[in-house]
Amino acid sequence: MTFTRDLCCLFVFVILVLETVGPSPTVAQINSAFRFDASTYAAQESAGGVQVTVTRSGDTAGAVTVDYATSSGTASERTDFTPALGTLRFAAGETTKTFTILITDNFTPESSETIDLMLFKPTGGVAMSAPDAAVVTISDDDATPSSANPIDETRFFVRQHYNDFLGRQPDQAGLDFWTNQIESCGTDAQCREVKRINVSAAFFLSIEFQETGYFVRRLYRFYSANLWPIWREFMRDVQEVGRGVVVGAPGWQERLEANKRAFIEDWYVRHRVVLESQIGDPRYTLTDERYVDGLFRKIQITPAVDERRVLIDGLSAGTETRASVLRKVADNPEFVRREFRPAFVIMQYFGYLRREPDGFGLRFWEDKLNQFDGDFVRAEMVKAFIVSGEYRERFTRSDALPEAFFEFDYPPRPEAVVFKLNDPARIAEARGLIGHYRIVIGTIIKEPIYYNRARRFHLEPGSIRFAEGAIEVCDTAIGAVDDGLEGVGGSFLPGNVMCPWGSRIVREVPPPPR
Ligand SMILES: [Ca+2]
Ligand SMILES: [Ca+2]
Repeated sequence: MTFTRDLCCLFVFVILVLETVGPSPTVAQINSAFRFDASTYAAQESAGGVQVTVTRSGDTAGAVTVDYATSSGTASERTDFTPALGTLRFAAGETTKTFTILITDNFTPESSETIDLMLFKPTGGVAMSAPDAAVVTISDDDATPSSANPIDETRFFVRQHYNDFLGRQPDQAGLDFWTNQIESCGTDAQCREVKRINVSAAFFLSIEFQETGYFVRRLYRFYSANLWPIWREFMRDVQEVGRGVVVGAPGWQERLEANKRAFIEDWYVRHRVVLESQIGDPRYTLTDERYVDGLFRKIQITPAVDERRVLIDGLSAGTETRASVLRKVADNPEFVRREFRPAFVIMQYFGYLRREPDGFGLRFWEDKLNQFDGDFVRAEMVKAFIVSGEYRERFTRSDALPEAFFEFDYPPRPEAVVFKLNDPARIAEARGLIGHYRIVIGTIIKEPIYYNRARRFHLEPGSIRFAEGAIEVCDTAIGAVDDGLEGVGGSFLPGNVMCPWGSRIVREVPPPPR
């Protein structure tokens, strides 16, 4: 309700401004719209990637942005492609922008598989027009089954590390350099094994990862101390910070600095509600002083007197923003040192397995790393992950994911969510539960999706399960999630998990049109 009222008054305000000072840039953009340049895209698996174009039509006078996201159709974002997630920034006069989706070229014969695309969250008063949802179809190029795993090929192995840790395609020089590190062993198997471990770890240890992924990881310590970012949010942030950055290429430092400056302001806006819920006390105004102290308290660091004073003074003088202060606190040297090992462990799960860590594994590897004073070779940590069945299976899986769509509601409220399942056993379970009251538990992705257009969010298909009981902290009405989406992940629905008590699986719905 508040939202509608605000919209109304903003509108009145805009008209008043129009009458007095003429058209503002925001108003001029109303005749402008974003869309994909096609509703379907085709890609060969062997191409390694597909480029997608987004256009802005109509009035192009202002600088505006729109968010984009891929999601698993029948292709899996763990095994078949690297999710492409982020914000496209159109400068004044710009009408097209592109992004690339990286495709994994395995050796396995497969049927054609699909990737879903969405555009959302336009800024600057720009509208959305069709198609704002699109689909990429990947055609396979493997005729006969192969017993080989492509991850055993050095070039594939190195390329995959660029995708998994840096969220980008390799540059030729880097690809050649790391490939040669392993290939210089020739046929010496022992040498190759050692080099593969060292090359793999080098991606976490690289300046590029330390400045992008490790920086992102530290930001989420303010967000919620006991939780990591969810893998997908992490991938988005890494791609945003690292956009166009290739360490060693001319001008990379300037590019990285510009990215970081824009990124931290954007991150702050996106996460402000959760961040403030974590560092402030709702009974008091979050003054500059309380903000700075709250940040340090959250990460249990005692700042030097000067360090604290300079930040507070910078805020009152307007030479710092709350976002730039957040960045400086995240770069506190003691904090950077302390978080290094936990981040190394989390990246084993994010980078190699593309999933959230489990608490047990996290503690196990942190203990082991500490036991060997941070030496990942003697702790056999990287090795354990790169030889694991779970990692290796990412590059040999061949089955297209099934897709089935269901609706649940929350009687007596007229609220409903359409969700997708892509696991055969879970689909069968859901079909057997139609008409029954069951708690639908799932991880909230803060993005709209074509099959659930009534909502600003959707549930991650692989995370969904059904239960007769659930813990209280994830209980919520459906509408409350939409209304309070900015606060999801903090004290409201920590870890982004929702489980509305009293939800009912209403029906299976036909595949919704895009
Ligand atoms: Ca292939
Ligand atoms: Ca294939």
